[in-house]
Amino acid sequence: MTNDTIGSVLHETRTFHPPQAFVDHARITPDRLTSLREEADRDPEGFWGRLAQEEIDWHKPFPQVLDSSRAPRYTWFEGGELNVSVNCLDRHLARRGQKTAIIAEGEKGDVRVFTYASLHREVCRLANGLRKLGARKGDRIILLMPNVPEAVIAMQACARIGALHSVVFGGFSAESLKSRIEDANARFVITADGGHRGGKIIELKSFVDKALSTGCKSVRNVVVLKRTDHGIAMDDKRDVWWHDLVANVKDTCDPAWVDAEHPLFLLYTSGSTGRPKGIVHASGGYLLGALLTSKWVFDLQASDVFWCTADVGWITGHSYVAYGPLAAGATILMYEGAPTEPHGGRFWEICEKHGVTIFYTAPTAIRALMRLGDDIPAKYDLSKLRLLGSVGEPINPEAWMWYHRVIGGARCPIVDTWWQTETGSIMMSPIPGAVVTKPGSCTFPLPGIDADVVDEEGERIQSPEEGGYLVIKRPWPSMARTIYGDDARYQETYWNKFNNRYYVAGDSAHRDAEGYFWILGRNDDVIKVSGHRLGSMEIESALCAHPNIAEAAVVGRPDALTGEAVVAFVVPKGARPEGDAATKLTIELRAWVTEQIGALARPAEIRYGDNLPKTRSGKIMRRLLRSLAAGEVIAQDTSTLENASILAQLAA
Ligand code: 7RM
Repeated sequence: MTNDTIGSVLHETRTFHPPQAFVDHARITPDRLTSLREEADRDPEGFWGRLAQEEIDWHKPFPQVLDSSRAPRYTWFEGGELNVSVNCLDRHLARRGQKTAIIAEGEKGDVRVFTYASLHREVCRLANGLRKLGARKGDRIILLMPNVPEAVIAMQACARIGALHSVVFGGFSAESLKSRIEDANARFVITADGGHRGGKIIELKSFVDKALSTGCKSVRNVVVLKRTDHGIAMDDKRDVWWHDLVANVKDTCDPAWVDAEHPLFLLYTSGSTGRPKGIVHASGGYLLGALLTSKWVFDLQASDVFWCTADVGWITGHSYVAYGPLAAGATILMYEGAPTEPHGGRFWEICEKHGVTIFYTAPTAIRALMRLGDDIPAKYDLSKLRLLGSVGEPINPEAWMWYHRVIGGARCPIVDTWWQTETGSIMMSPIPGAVVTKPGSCTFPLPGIDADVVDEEGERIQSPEEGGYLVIKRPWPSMARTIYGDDARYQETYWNKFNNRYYVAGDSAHRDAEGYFWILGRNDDVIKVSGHRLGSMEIESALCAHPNIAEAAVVGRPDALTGEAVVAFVVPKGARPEGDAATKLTIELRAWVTEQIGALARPAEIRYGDNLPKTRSGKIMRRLLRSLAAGEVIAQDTSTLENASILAQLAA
């Protein structure tokens, strides 16, 4: 377990009470929170059953809440029928049809607005178009989209016809796209002629062309949104423009009623080993989790403008852009572009321009914006903001305090939300009107979530400050159901460690004397760059695929800006390069990784050795490499090492 970065976090003692002005109007007051917790603890199934009944519009009621008979394969609300897009759109039409659902701002400042009625219409049209192409319930559809409303429309259209979307983040390479298309055996791809970022055009369609040119035989059609002015190649037989597809279709669409357990989507996430995992979420439970947490954690009220800055390609963009807030009938903001384009005040300018009231972003963004200085946010009117959120990695107290003071004007509660792709929705977070916060702690599990920190034997760790495995001891509705096509791997990765008794998050954590949870980081080798999870194994595989490379190990090293930076330890075939030869190979390998996986995975540093430190059984000692990468003196016991001398070479 790595505890390298916990020092400053551990000794943080300041506490922040929910401001009275916030508590006065909060959805969940301290009393209400207490009663929710009591209800959930007394009768967890009754609790979730009541909420599912109250919060979701069911086409057919569910006969049972939870089925644990095949644990750790849990099902929720099975036998009940619903449609997720009906729950996000149709149910608002009567009372809120003219309410703004999405405000979309482009990098160049172009603005578009969708009401619930117009969003519903566009979703229905695309759903009809997809049906015209032959898309059916259960089909997998890959989305490679810019962060524009059409990405949400495409997701909702898939949900409407019962097709499973799998959104691939635009920053990945054609190779990664191809492996995901093939793993999902997708029949359709929805993309755009391009996206905007940092003043440049991201060539999404040409990525798709490249991926499809070498495989992906399952793909029948590619639907292409026109977003930019730049010309692209269209394959007459395969490609169809979105606007042509929906030109002559009805603007209503009968939803496919699906079982609560019918998968809503797959989302690929990097694991520490092997190929990416297609995490599968189920319609009913996922919707309930995304909706409830949107209301509880973000305190969504009728007049709010909620901006979650996450790209729809990440789970945060699924739960807190595409689904949760829409199911709650909220107004959301979407921005397509870089946070600092064309200037460092872009985020704050958007907050002012659209009267954003709730702002949710990642620590890496907060740190980057903090570096630009207090003068920049001071130029904008941020007085409408009333709640701030953080997600993706531990937030260091300095960044928390800056966020609180400079962005929140010392009046906004901060919700530090811990969760994962696999948990579907937020698991631990302050309830903003009810919980006293401590900078750097995600505070407590939400009602109904039984999180704990346990030791190697699965026993609760009693002593405060001692780190252990973060586990969740009872199932919850929005939990992942499986890894697409590989259930054995799902059980092995998340359940087997403690004999299927607990969900094992893969993070290490500790609880302080008051029971607050503090996340310490991953206990495997996933590297998080700017909040994005990269599998070391994926990068290593890419490096090893290079003709001159024999072996590689990749670790993260703390980075003030991006959270972690990728450091690669590489063993070349033949002689270890030095001087110009090393520089030349480094340039080549960095381009290679960018090509194979994407720019996020590009190593910040590459070191060459004749070998890697290994145990006697042949396992690479990543723990030691992490220390080397961080420039630390190796104080750990190296007696299990087969080849300790190699450390000196790699330390150079
Ligand atoms: C939502 C998301 C999941 C991993 C998770 C943690 C880390 C996320 C926090 C956090 C400390 C937080 N999904 N993580 N949120 N660590 N405090 N508030 O990020 O699947 O991409 O990543 O991210 O390690 O296991 S994810």
